[in-house]
Amino acid sequence: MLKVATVEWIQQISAPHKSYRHTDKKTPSERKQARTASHLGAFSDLRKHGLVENGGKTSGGDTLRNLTPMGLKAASCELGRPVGEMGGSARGAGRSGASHPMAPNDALLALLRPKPDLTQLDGEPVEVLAAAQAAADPPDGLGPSPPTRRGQGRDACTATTSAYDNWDSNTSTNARILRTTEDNTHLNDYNFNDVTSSAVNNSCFLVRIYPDYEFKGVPVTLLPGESISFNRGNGFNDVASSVQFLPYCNQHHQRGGPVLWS
Ligand SMILES: [Ca+2]
Ligand SMILES: [Ca+2]
Repeated sequence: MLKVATVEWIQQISAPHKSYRHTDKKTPSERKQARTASHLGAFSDLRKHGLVENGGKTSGGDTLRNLTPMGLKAASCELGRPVGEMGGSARGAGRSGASHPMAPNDALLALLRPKPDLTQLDGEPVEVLAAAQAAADPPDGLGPSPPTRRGQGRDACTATTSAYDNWDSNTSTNARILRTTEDNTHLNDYNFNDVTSSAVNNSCFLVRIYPDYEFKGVPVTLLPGESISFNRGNGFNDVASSVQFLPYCNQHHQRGGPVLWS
């Protein structure tokens, strides 16, 4: 439960799909206004009923809303917890820019990672895709590192195997990269299904990239140090759906630990 929040906060958590709407609006503030309008209205209603009050501003200038004692009581009913366990109402948090309560809020957002399903966006304009990608990536420094990043060239793949959205390791255009050293049966887990256009194997394993989920279909195999670009015509562009690592080197090499995203 958030005792203090901004309108945008509530929107990000409760309606993440709106984070990439309204990309036709000219300025960031116009976009924010459009996507948070309904939540602003909801806050007004709650304020009218005495459940929420305005409580100062964040350091970024957004108005903070916090639960009143009556709001806390209502939340305790909702959560089935005694009011005595609900703690204070975090009144006055806004006086210091609310940096303390907002830090747990950031952590919460990172853990929840509400994000749009990028596989549903085929055919959308570039600016919509970019906004959706930004909404799908968790905030810097919190939660798990993003499974994908943007980057170019073979050097972007360090001791891992990388799948690139564009040909020739994204050399011509900076684009998304998936870096991993773990088997993955469904690349859509990382919003990377049917997008791989080139791959680099800088791991110590033999890597098989399959056109279908769960290591099905006829794979492309990369030995350690090999790379491939699926330029138009070879039939493997934008089809990879799973990836498998097989032992290759004699040297001892640990696998199955944390995935080496960056
Ligand atoms: Ca691609
Ligand atoms: Ca596929």
